[in-house]
Parts: sequence; C-alpha cells; structure tokens
Amino acid sequence: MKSISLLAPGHRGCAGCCDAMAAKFTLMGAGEDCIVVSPTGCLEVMTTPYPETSWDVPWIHSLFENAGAVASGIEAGLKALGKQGTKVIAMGGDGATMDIGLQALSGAFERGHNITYVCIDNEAYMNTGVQRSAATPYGASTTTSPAGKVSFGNPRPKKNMPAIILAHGSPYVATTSLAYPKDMIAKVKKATEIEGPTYIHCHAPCTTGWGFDTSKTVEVARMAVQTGLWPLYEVEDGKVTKVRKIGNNKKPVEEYLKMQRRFKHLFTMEGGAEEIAKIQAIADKNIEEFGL
Ligand SMILES: Cc1ncc(C[n+]2csc(CCOP(=O)(O)OP(=O)(O)O)c2C)c(N)n1
Ligand code: SF4
Repeated sequence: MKSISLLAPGHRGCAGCCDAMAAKFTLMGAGEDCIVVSPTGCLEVMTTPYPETSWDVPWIHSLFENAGAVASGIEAGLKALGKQGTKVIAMGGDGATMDIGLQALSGAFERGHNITYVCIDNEAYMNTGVQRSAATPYGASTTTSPAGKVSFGNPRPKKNMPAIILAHGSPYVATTSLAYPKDMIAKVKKATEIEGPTYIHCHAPCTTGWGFDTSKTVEVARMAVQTGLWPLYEVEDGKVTKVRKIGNNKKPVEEYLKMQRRFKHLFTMEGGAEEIAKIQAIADKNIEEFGL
C-alpha cells in the first residue's frame, strides 16, 4: 500500500470533495507503478488546471466518452513493449461511466483488456452543474429533474452498473464507499492484481451537488450503507463472495434522506411520505437480495 501523497494536496476540489478522496484511496490501493486515465469531469478539471497537476503517477485525460478505449490502448501498448507489472486504471464519474462512456467501457471489458475501472459515483453530472445521470437515485432533485409542484424529483431508479459489467464476464466486480477507506483500498489492490478487466463502483457523496456540510461526506456515505441503499459486496467469477453486513446498525432511509438538500422536498410536499416509502422499499430489496 503506497502513501496518500500520490495525489498531491492543493487541487481545486471543494472542501470535503468525494472525487479527491476516491482518487487518493484508489492510488493507495494501486501503488505507484500505474498509469491513470481520467475522462472529463470534476476529478480531471480540479486536479489538472494547466500547467499544474496533482498526479504523482503518469496520468492522461481522455474524452468524456472514451476512457475505456484509451485505457485499452495503453494496456495494449504496454504489452507490445513487453512491459509487465504496470497497472492501467481508469477513474471516471458516473456520467462518464454509466452514460456517455458506456460504449467504450463495454468494448474494453468485452475484449478482456487487463485494466481496472473505478467509477466514482456522485450520482449526477457535477462538473457542469448537477444534471441528472443514470446513477441519480429515485426522488433526488437535480437541475434537470427539479422537484416542484408537479415533480418529486428524479422519476427513475438508479441504473445497476455492476450488473452490466458482470454481464461482460468480468472476473472481479466490487462496490465500495468513501465511508470505508480500508475496504476501498483493499478492493482496488485486489482488482489490480487480478488478470483481466476488473471494476470497482465507489459511492461518493458530493457536498455541493447533494447539499450537505463539507464536513459530512463520510457520515453521509456511511448512512447510505447502513440503510441498505448502497450494499457493499464483491463478485468473483460471477459469484457473490463477500458482503458487508449491516446487522444491528440498520437505519431507516429517512435518516439518510434528511441529511441532504436534494431530498428536502420529500419531507415538505404532499405525498412525500409515499415517495419515501418507495425509497425504503429499494433499501429493503437490497437487504433481502444481499442478506445484509
Ligand atoms: C461528449 C461530452 N459531453 C458533455 C461534456 C460536458 N461535460 C464535461 S464534464 C461533465 C460532467 C461530468 O459528470 P460525471 O462524469 O458524472 O463526473 P463528475 O463531474 O460528477 O465527477 C459534462 C457533462 C463533455 N465534455 N463532452
Ligand atoms: S462539485 Fe462535488 S465532485 Fe465536484 S469538486 Fe465539488 S465536491 Fe468534488
């Protein structure tokens, strides 16, 4: 495990930024012999204002839509040069991963490149002003799914991205959370040591887009896990091999929702209680499915 300094401080992320934390934990798991690809998004913008960089490892910016292809090319290039051991990691936001870069990512996993992809899921397009993505959860207010007189916010459930990656036959897929750094670091380390295309999906609360105090990133992340809304699990060769149990720490979803401005309307609008019940049903389904 390598030092936290592989991502230098002094970047332009908001105080309490989820993307910065996720990048640091990823580098701690991967170690210094790696090449990182970042598609357009907060992580890229805040860490590389020209001519500065926060990256202490080789790093390349890809287009929003082609991180999977760029990572594939780097891996193929290293192979052609006969270089072994250097890890190729792509780190993208949920928009870059689950919407706009999905086609290139699918190609990389289908071809079987030896890469690790880390999705930093802050549940909206943060860098351009909190637009809804396929990762935005049911009921969240964003600038393109605003809550108002005729809307409870985002009307669609979150896309199940780990399941999509698993359908490609990936040997290792895991979910993780900023509330559990050791879990994330260990999973990244494991993913980068397994041959083939591996995937880590990190739940990453964004202070600015979700509307909570900058000191609460970890608390919000932990509450998502303790409600069952964000299950932590590992899948190896298609089988669930490890799950983080909630046990007696289980919390009702209200405790998670009320911490965030994006769900505030659910507590004031007529019919809000029914919408919260639907969100509780999503958590209950996860708890049952994964035996949390
Ligand atoms: C093809 C393309 N479409 C749109 C944009 C504009 N754009 C730049 S960053 C961004 C949002 C990134 O969202 P996400 O991938 O979720 O990462 P985040 O900033 O939330 O960490 C968008 C829409 C772009 N650069 N390229
Ligand atoms: S908007 Fe969110 S993801 Fe972007 S820099 Fe701020 S805290 Fe980080």
